[in-house]
Amino acid sequence: MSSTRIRELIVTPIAFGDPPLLNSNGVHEPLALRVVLQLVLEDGTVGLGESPGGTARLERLHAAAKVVVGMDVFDTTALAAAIDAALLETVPSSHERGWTTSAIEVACLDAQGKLLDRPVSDLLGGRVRDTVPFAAYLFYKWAEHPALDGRPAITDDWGEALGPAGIVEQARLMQERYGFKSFKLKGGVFPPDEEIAAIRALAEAFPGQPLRLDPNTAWTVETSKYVARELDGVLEYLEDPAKGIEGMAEVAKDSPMPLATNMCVIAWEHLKPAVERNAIQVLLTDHHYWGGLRRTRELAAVCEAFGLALSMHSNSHLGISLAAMTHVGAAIPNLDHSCDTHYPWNSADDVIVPGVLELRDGEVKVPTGPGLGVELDHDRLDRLHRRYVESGMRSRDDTGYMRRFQPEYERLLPRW
Ligand code: GKR
Ligand code: MG
Repeated sequence: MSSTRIRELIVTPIAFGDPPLLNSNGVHEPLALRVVLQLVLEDGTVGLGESPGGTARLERLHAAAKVVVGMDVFDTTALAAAIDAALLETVPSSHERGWTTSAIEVACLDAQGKLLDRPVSDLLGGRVRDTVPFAAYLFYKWAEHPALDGRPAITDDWGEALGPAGIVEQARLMQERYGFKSFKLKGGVFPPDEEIAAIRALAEAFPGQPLRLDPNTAWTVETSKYVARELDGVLEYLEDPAKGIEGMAEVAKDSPMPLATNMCVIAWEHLKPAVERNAIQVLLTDHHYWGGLRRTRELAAVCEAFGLALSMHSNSHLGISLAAMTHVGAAIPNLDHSCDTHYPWNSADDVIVPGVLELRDGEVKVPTGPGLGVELDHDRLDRLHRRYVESGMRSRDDTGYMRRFQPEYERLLPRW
């Protein structure tokens, strides 16, 4: 049994390329931050994990790395409790502590799968589907990152999307390249009527294909109700139109469509008030902060009990995360909607060896190799780590970056 003990947790911050995607906070910077975990067991087995980056989360992972050494990789409940206890004093938010325990749990499950020669989906109870459906994640975007401080402009092959025609064109490209059958538009960027027009244009271009809109709480309760009425029969759900459980509950009172969230229900203690207020009808789960893959499966059972539908949230991410999202998506019976993924925006800079994860027909085939089924490309990892070091970037700042080009820009939530 001693060979299943953890010898070391290697924590590597990385930076990878990201296009100028717009949201209610501003615009994505040219680099996005992530952290790759390598959990090394005494017998040399390595489990992989991926977490969002930024100084605070990186420091917590380093703190957790000290706690896990010597513990058994199969003891994930005790591991999570030990990490949680170590962070409790400095990190009061259970949601924030969740990001750390989750990334390490994934690395443990990858290592367990490698030891047992079974895919992670088997460790979650077995897969109920062989492929997991994902939605095209559409963003308003600039044609390029403009030249800045002596750095030349950075272009991409997606083009500009600043109105209905650009969004429909982006959706066509997404469908052509990856075969997506459902679409989510990141809103909260332009006045609501313009975003309503973009959704109507998508409905016309892709009849019968599910559509969602997510303004990340850029609207008041009244505006949210207005948009919900306007898009009745067009959207499958409206995501985080207004702020907080209270705001969402007000909108839900007369919304003709389900409301979804990845913002007001992000920790276990939020579920009870959200259910009591009927604030949401769809929960976008995310294993990166709900405590890992097993806890996400448990969350799915809670949602089933309370009649909440399930979808999945994403942030800018790479392949280790996509593999984990796919395994858990395969093991959740009540996954009611296609999952979100930023992968098409970021996959060119992936840290895993290509070939296993492919978005085809809008789905990812569940890897069947041991563990997560993906292999780390060490040269890539080194390169992306160097980029992190050299960039000096240590946290995400969509608002600050936007202000470099529009100094008068203000982050206003709600804005409309
Ligand atoms: O990448 O700009 C973005 C998104 O807005 C992301 O940060 C959100 O976390 O995708 C997310 C969402 O659904 O709210
Ligand atoms: Mg969202």
